[in-house]
Formats: sequence, C-alpha cells, structure tokens
Amino acid sequence: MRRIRANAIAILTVAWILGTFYYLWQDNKPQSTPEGAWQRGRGHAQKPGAAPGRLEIHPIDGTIPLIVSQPPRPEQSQLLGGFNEKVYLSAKQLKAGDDPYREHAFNLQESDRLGGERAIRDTRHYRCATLSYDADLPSTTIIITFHNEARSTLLRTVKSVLMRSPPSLIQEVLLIDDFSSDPEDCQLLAQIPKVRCLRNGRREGLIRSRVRGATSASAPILTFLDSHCEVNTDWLQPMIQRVKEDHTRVVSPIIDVISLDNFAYLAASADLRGGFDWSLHFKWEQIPIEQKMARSDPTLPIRTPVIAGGIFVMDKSWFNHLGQYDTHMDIWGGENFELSFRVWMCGGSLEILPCSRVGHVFRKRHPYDFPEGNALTYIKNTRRAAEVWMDEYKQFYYSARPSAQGKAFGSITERLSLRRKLNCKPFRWYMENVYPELRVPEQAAMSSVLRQAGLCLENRRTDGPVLAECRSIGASRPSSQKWELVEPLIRQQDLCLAISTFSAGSKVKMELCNAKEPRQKWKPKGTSLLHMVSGLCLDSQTPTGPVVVAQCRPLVASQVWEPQVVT
Ligand code: UD2
Ligand code: MN
Repeated sequence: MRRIRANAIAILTVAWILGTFYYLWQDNKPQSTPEGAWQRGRGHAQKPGAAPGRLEIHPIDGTIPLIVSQPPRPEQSQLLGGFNEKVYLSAKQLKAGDDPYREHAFNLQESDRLGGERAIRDTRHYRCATLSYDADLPSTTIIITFHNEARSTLLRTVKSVLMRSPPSLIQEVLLIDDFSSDPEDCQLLAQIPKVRCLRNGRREGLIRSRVRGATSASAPILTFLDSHCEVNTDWLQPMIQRVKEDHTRVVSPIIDVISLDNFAYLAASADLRGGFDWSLHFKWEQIPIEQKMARSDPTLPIRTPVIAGGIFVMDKSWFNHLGQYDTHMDIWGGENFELSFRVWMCGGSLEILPCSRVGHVFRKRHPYDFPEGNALTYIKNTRRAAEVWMDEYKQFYYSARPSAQGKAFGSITERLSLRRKLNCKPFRWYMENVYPELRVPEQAAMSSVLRQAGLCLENRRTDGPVLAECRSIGASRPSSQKWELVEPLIRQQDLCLAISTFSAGSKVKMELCNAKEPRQKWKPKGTSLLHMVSGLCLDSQTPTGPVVVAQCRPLVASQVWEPQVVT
C-alpha cells in the first residue's frame, strides 16, 4: 500500500516537473522563423513536416530555452522566382576604407553582412500567439516608397513580408522608386513574384509617392512600410482583422528597433503611443496611467492620438474617401499629423496593435537631400497641417515655432474644402476627446483676474473659490487671483474650476484639470460664465460666501464677471 502511494507521488512529481517545463516553454516559445510564420494563419499548428526548431539558451538571461529558426528551406527559392539574390546584393559592395554610415546613415557593412533575410526574435507578448483571425481576411497591397535605399535593407523588407505573411493576404508588393540614382535597385526586385516596381520620373517625396502607390494598388486594403523594415511573426493578420471589422480604423504595429549600428533587432516597449508637442514634433509617450491601469489584457489595441507615420494599414476606400494625403507636402515630414488629425476629426480612429510587430531602422539624420532644405520643407508641411486642421490652436504651433510665421506654404483651399465636405469636427473636439493630455502652454494662455463689482474671484486653500478684495503684490496680482480662461477650462496652474453637482446652488470647487470632465466645462456668455453642461451660471450669491452655480440671470450683479488681463 505504502509502495503504491510512493509510486503515485513519484509519478505526480515527474508530471508536475514536465508540466512546468512545458508551461515555461510555451511562455517563451515565440521566435520568428521566416519560413514557419506564414504557415500559422488562423490556427497555430506547425506545418506538417516542418522541421522543429533548435533549442538554444536565451542570450540575455542565459536560462530560458528558446526556439531558434532553421535556415531557409528549399521552397523559399520558389518565393523569389527568377530573382537572383546573390547577384543583386553583390553588385553593390562597400569599398574598403569607405565610411559605412555615409550613404544611408546606418551601418551598411552590418546590413550587407546579414544578407537578404535572417531570423528575428518574436517580440510579442506570449498571449498573442493564442489569438485567432478570420479565415476570410481581405488581401492587401504593400506599398513601400524609397529614395536611394540600401539594397540589403530593401530586400530584407520585401522578403520578410513575403515570408512572414500568409500568402493569401499579399495581393502584391508595390515598390515606388522615388527617382533613386540606380533604377535597377527597384527593377531587379520586380523579378520576384508579386513584386511590382513603379519609378517616379522625378523626385516627388514620400507623400506623393505613397499616393501614387495607393492609386495603383489593386487590393482593398493598403499597407504602408518604410524601405528598411523587417516584419515579425503574424504581423499582418491582427491589423487586417481590425480594419475588416471597422473600415474607419487606421492601425499601426508596435515598431521595434533595428539598431543602426549593429542591426540587432530590439523589442520596443508595449506601453507607448504616439504624441507630439506644439512645434509638431512627434514623440513616443507613455500611455496615460488610467488607461494603463484599465488594460487587463495586453493584447488589446492602444488608442493613439497620432501615428509615427511610416507603418500602417488602412482600408483603401476609406483612404480615398478621406482625401488620401495632402499632395502639396514635399519630401518628408508632417504628413503623419495631417493624416492623424484628419482620421480622428473626420470620423475614424487610430490604434496601435501590440500583437503586430515590425522592426524599423531609426536613424539620427536624413541620408538624402531636400531640394528646398530640410527645415523649410518641414515648416511648409507642418504649417499646412496646422493651418488646415488646428483652428484657433494653431497659435500654439506658431508660438512654439516662431520661424514658421511668414514662410510660404502654398494654397490650402482644396484641403479646407475637403474638411468642410467631410464635415469634420473642430480641433477642440480632438483636444478634449483624443488628446486631453496635451497641455496648452502656460505662457501662451493669458492670465486674467475675474472681477465682480470691485471684488475678485480668489481661490483660498481652505474655503475654495470665494469673492475677495482685489489685491496686488508689487505690480502683479497674487496667483490665487489669476485665472487662465482656456476654453472650456478656467484654470489656476494644474487646478480647474469645477461644480460639485449638476444642480442649482452647487458649490464651486477646484480640482485637477481634465478638459474631458463635464464638471469643468465653462464658457463666457455675455457678461456671465456659463457652465456648459448644467446650463447654470457662476454666481457669487453673497459677497463673502462660497461661489456657486445658479439659474442664469443675465446682468444680475452676482453673475456679472469681468475678465481683465493681468501680468
Ligand atoms: C518617420 C516615418 C516615415 C514618415 C516620416 C515623416 C516610421 C517608421 N517612419 O520617419 O514613414 O512618416 O516619419 O514624414 O514611422 N522616402 C521617399 N522619398 C523621399 C524621402 C523618403 O520615398 O524623398 C522614403 C524613404 O526611403 C523611406 C520613407 O520614405 O522608405 C520614410 O523616410 P525615412 O525613413 O527617412 O523617415 P523616418 O523613418 O525617419
Ligand atoms: Mn524610416
């Protein structure tokens, strides 16, 4: 009896150890294989007969076993048709003694050493591998525009797409050669099945080149890529799925980092979204903390105020309906803001999908020339975006970028009429609903005192907002009597005037500003300050008592507020 029990315990222990090992292996399994990934599609079974990966020790912590991809299998050569990779790559070699960074602003020697493809780590959260996608996803045209791209990076972009996407989803890969010095960089690649090459007769810049690509695309979905990317395992399905479910969504992957020095493929943080400052400078920023806390599932999409611009998937009809791009923008820059504002304000949305990963070589400088100069081109493009989409908020762009004033930006009549035709929402809506975290600059918002019959609205630390004697310290007012009226907020530093409840008689208090909070929304109306949601007006009741909201009675003394700009 005792022996049976001992055996049972031994068997259970072994089973437990095996189970734990299997579990750990599942957790760390993802490792892209150029040949294996596109077999996955809906299910996650390996292709019958596929060679299993080799077990290797994790290079960083030395403990976790990983599957490392096998070298390409013979059927891959079919993927390339008559294209001769060796000839293509070896035709252009870095000469001994040449600076490997000079031509492309990344280490060309390292890129060339990697050749046309390589295995990269699957950087997704492990739960992504358990998701499944519709079997009947629509197909896409991959649009890659480039100007003097290195052959090795361009080829890896194209090959990674062909190898790590379900073939049925790739209608074609459309290369737009933006007047590169050597037409063969593009033309030779067109020998690869599904790859087409269009060459511009003059330098157009990436914006007009993408529009050319989109116009010539035959699939119902457009996928844009830069010319120095490597797509990762199952990158495409999550994006097409989201667009299929709602054609107004414009989706991006998480953009992993390919080192410009050694070409290591590095996982980017999964907690970032796109943002910008008032000079219209793009930046990655943390997801706001409330949204982060609410994210129970790391595979869920992340709403983003703007996209980085280079890598996204969009329904073709929606792209056309929304006015493609502003084709008066030149070379590079600004088009991502213009597209992002337009998508949000005209009825769509932007998101980043954590289960889709694409690597990109981020560079520190532009390796190509700007015929009109880099700075002037960026100003022209962003100025067009600001003038067409940012309404009264464009003043903050001009204060952040004073050099933009007076610079030529061409006619925007067509884009303004597009905005009217599409019946797009005001930029204020975007600020309140999409990007409330973007602070209006302090120095740009003018401070005022709010006078009422010789008294001033003052925020007291203990009593909150009250009417008090107007004071000054030297030439200026104490900060407790200075208010910034930045619609819809009435603010003092980080605090904003808010009602407590939505009923008449509700006391007014100060709380952390949030332009989306209905209790904080005010607007001047005649001589009154109207609380926009309750329809009540700011009222002092008695000169020294608490300030409240009450039924609006225009011109009644306790509701008359006189903003007066102060220093
Ligand atoms: C980022 C975007 C890029 C674009 C840009 C703003 C990513 C990963 N990249 O800059 O796609 O939205 O912000 O405009 O989000 N190119 C041409 N013709 C030109 C200049 C460039 O075809 O005259 C190509 C270029 O070869 C590349 C792409 O356009 O494939 C983007 O250019 P980049 O890589 O220099 O831009 P990047 O990544 O710094
Ligand atoms: Mn790029």
